[in-house]
Amino acid sequence: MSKTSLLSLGVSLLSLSLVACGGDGRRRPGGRSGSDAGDGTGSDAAPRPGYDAGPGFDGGPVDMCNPACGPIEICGSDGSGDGNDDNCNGTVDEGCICGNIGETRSCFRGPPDRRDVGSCADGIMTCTEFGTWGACIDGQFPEDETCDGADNDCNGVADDGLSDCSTAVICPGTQGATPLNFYDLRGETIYTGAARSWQWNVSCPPTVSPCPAPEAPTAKDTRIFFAQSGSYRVGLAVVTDTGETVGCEWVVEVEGAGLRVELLWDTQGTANGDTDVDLHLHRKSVGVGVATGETAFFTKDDCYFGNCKASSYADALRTAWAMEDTTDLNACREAPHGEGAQWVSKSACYNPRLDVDVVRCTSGETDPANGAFCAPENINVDNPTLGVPFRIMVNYYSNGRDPLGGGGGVDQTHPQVNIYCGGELRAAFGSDPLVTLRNGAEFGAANDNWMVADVVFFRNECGGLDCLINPIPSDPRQGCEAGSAACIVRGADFGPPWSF
Ligand SMILES: [Ca+2]
Ligand SMILES: [Ca+2]
Ligand SMILES: [Ca+2]
Ligand SMILES: [Ca+2]
Repeated sequence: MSKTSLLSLGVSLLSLSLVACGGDGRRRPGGRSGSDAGDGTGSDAAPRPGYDAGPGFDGGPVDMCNPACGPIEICGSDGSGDGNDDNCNGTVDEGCICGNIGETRSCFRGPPDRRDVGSCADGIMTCTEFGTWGACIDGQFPEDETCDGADNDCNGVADDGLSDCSTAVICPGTQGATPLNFYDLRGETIYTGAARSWQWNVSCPPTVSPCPAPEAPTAKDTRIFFAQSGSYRVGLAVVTDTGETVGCEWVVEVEGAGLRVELLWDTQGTANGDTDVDLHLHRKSVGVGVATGETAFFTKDDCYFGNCKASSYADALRTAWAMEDTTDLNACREAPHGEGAQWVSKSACYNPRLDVDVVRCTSGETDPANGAFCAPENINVDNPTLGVPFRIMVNYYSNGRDPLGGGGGVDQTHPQVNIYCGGELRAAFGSDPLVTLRNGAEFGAANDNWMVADVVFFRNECGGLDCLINPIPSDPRQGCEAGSAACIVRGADFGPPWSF
């Protein structure tokens, strides 16, 4: 798998923007319930029972950065919504517009000031073909308080308002976790009594495949490896010594920092064709306003398998990008195939970085440290420089007709790319419309290259870190193959000019 030897191979664009407020402050990893985006006037931090009795708006001007019920639905300065049900009528961003299928946004169906409190967790809404947002699904929204140790109505207090409430189960509220890490499951933190049996389970958002299972689902203590970002639901059922079944379910939000790009493909692994597909992230290296002259992919301006893994990190890339290291090793220490141990030996997670290059892998292998473990390929930039764009590209690497290339005769694959900003899923490309990448006559750039999107970071009007994503249109005048829904090019060139 010596890929480096092959490297001599030689708009009405859509802005997916979360411009309106609260998108960042409440959702930064490690700062789940706080907000660094300013706490607007009138925001009542105290528990506020009876949220479903109607909006709590107290008159006065609308504060775009205040996460409390107001008189109107807020769509943000670009009209595309803010993920909140600002008028607390049970529907998120009604009347707001969105641009493109593939655009996603975190959303919360409940009073905005209960977002990320207690058991509550964001859902996801997706842009429909009608240019409006679909339903906000997959989250955990305020419910009536029940006697379970959890804060079901998300007012900040567990089991409040219930008389004689005592329970042997202590259900955690929403928890945060970092991708590429083990998440510990400890039975006695939830149930302290005597038990006959334990049963852990996890369910995954649709952007995660394969869905990880707990290592030992019927043990009292076990763990789960989260390779991908997303909002997972973890559950425990306990049969007590009296034969009663008790348990609970909660949300674990797995979120990275800054920019995180995750790549999946449907022919990964021995059971599916075992092809090699690669994720690339190119930084903008030319000056502001310079549309042409950008360097090619497979150079020092491109983070990819040849220069961006712990085991392959190139001085030329490190010098050119000159980004600060991440000193919290939790961001990279469990990178698959032993790459994490190599970061640990460097005492830092570099930026940018590719967690792993999966060339061939064995379907069903569950040990992330094993070189045969199948995993999405992820690129991270923990502290993206504001205003400097990135381009995301996916290359069908292997020569599918050559078994040594890992192809096993599979000449096509369908990649999916999930783009996260500050831990929040902001776009999911590749499934609708489906993108097909084909083998050419060679390895690497001579096969199909999917120019996915350009991404840039900025500060929004409430002070939070935010991103804009421009999908790259399939324009034959810019060198994209005619007739494809996505921009597909062959060769290592940069492709269409920057959209930013
Ligand atoms: Ca609403
Ligand atoms: Ca709204
Ligand atoms: Ca409560
Ligand atoms: Ca409760």
